[in-house]
Amino acid sequence: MPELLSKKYRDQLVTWIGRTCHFQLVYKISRDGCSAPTFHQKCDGQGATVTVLYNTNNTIYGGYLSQSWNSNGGWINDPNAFLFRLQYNGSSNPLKFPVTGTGNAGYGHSNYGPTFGGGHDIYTFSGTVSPSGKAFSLNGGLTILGHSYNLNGQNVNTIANNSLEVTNLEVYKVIDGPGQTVPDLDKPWREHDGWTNETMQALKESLLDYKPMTETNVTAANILLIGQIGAGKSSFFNSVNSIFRGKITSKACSGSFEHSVTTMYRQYKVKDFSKGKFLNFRLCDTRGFEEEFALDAQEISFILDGNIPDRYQFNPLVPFTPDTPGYIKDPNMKDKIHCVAFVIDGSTVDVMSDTVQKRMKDLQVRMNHRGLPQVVFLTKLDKICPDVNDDVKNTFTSTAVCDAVEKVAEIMGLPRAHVLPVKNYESETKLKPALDILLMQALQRCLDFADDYMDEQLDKMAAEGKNVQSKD
Ligand SMILES: Nc1nc2c(ncn2[C@@H]2O[C@H](COP(=O)(O)OP(=O)(O)OP(=O)(O)O)[C@@H](O)[C@H]2O)c(=O)[nH]1
Ligand SMILES: [Mg+2]
Repeated sequence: MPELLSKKYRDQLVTWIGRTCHFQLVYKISRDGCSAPTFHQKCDGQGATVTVLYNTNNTIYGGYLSQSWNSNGGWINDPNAFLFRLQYNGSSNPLKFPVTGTGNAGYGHSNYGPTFGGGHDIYTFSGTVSPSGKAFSLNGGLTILGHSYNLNGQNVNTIANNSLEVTNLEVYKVIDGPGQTVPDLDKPWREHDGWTNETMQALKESLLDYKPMTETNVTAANILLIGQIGAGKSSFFNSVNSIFRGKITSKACSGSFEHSVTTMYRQYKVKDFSKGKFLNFRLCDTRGFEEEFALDAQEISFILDGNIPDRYQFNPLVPFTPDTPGYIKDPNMKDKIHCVAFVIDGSTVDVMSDTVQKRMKDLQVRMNHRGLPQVVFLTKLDKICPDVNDDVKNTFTSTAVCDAVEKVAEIMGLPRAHVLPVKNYESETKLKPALDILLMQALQRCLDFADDYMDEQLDKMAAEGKNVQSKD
């Protein structure tokens, strides 16, 4: 799990500490659990430490002690201690508050988490605190009245939003010497082409120009959207459709219900309204699968192979068979799926059940068997990270998104580059270039993979001596 303290803030702390040093993460509540005994087990006797709180208002604050933490139930005397604020409401805003009452710089108690100052100025928590969702409501107390520190006119609100509701708390051991170079967390975790209007237009042009490989009879690449109910499959089609429509549309029904909103198999084409032509791909929208309600795996095989017709009404009680009216008996390459996109709600990655994971694995076996490329559209980024909610341009610098991408890649057994973060249009009333860029980049990757797949199929057919220009 990456460390949260960015290079910029590390450099600031080093300046304040006033000697060449670096930081080693020794305790992190999201990783180790928010528990006083664990904190002391990991941090007591470690020498100088920095405690950093990340609150849900995007404010980063904490304290430095040059003396070790202990569990003795007594004050820690430290003439070098200071409290600090690094970031306030999402903006870098560093301030140092030096110790004034050195005898009460810290307080070491076996049942207390990190505690600073008489009063106490910052008393993080006692005992054990369980997370609720992605946050921890720390049960300590925040006064920051400057009992033992010089606040320079600041107060508990301007330093910490008077909030102990944190997404994380980390304790770093301070080690003398320069240490290794730390990755710059402000640098993007994935290369991307930027967020300009030009990037957006270039992507749009490239999708408009897209044609499947000419050696095949395929006129449109088929991308299957598959995943749990409510993950955003239909919204993905609506979003892409909106981009080329030039305004927000919602042709496919979307919403949140107990059972899948989508009940019909639809092979959607997208029309560009400025040029009046259809794009050469189809987004194939399926019924979502539910916790206790599996998709019939054989039905999915029929979709992959092109046996199921457009507008087939899914019936969970009566799965599709070759006797079902509309069954396409001799599908060829143009009817088949050429790339699969698992649509996964990014905000539920941490709580994805074993049943759901197993279901997706079972489907993957069928896809692997056919050599089908697979990607993940990781949706609802706005719910993973407040910075992304503010502005999707923060997607590739957000550690929360980076974490979710890594986790999904691991669950699905796919390379990280196949996990494509997107934010669908849902509450917006106007198109936004940054959203368009994420959506179109994801689509472009799918089409590249679809081409690879068709290429591979052609090679295979050639090797088997079949006529690649098969009848229509
Ligand atoms: N915040 C947020 N909400 C989203 C996003 N994408 C989809 N939604 C919402 O999630 C809900 C479900 O979206 P759908 O597109 O209907 O999901 P689906 O996968 O088609 O679901 P079923 O057809 O029921 O299987 C809707 O209320 C959408 O508005 C997103 O990126 N961010
Ligand atoms: Mg749907």
